[in-house]
Amino acid sequence: MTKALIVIDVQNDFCPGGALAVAGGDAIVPGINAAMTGFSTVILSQDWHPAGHSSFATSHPGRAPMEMAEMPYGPQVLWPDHCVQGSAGAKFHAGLNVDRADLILRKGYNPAIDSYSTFFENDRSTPTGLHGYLTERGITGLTMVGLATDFCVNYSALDAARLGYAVRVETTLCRGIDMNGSLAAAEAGMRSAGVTLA
Ligand code: VGL
Ligand code: ZN
Repeated sequence: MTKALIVIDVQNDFCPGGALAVAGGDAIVPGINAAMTGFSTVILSQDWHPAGHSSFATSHPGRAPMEMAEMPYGPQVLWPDHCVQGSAGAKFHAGLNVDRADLILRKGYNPAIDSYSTFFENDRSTPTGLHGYLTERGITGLTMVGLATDFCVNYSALDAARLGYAVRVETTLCRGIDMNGSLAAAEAGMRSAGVTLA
């Protein structure tokens, strides 16, 4: 089985000091760099929103970050402004071995739809192109690491399992946001979808 390591959203805004900081988000960087040596293919994803993105609470007058909103494609968490295209917060953590990446996949650039998953936008149907890329390269096994366990890693792992990949999530190389039990729910959901949690 040809395998790839998918490193999800290890960006400054998801690390301590960032706009949507995940506790310990920076602590996984050395372990992720070490894990890269075990894979012939490394792919990085980068959350990449235009200013005024529809997932930002600031785009919804009177609404606050972490509240829910109803979008045409379903419920959506309203986030603090984060990972704005070209900003310092959108850059990869300075310690991440970006040079190892064969592909850097950006997502969340559609102003009207968020994209947690590296495979589909949050309408669950608009593809990012990653499945085509992996298919053309004959990659069928995916190991996922990064931020955040309960959002982008979770959605990516579920989509990958649904698409037929053998999926493993290295939980020690992930960190979660954990709003209202979302971390435990994500781990249970991934397990029942056939994802291996290591
Ligand atoms: C993420 C919330 C908003 C993530 C991205 O990378 O998990 N979470 N945008
Ligand atoms: Zn985002």
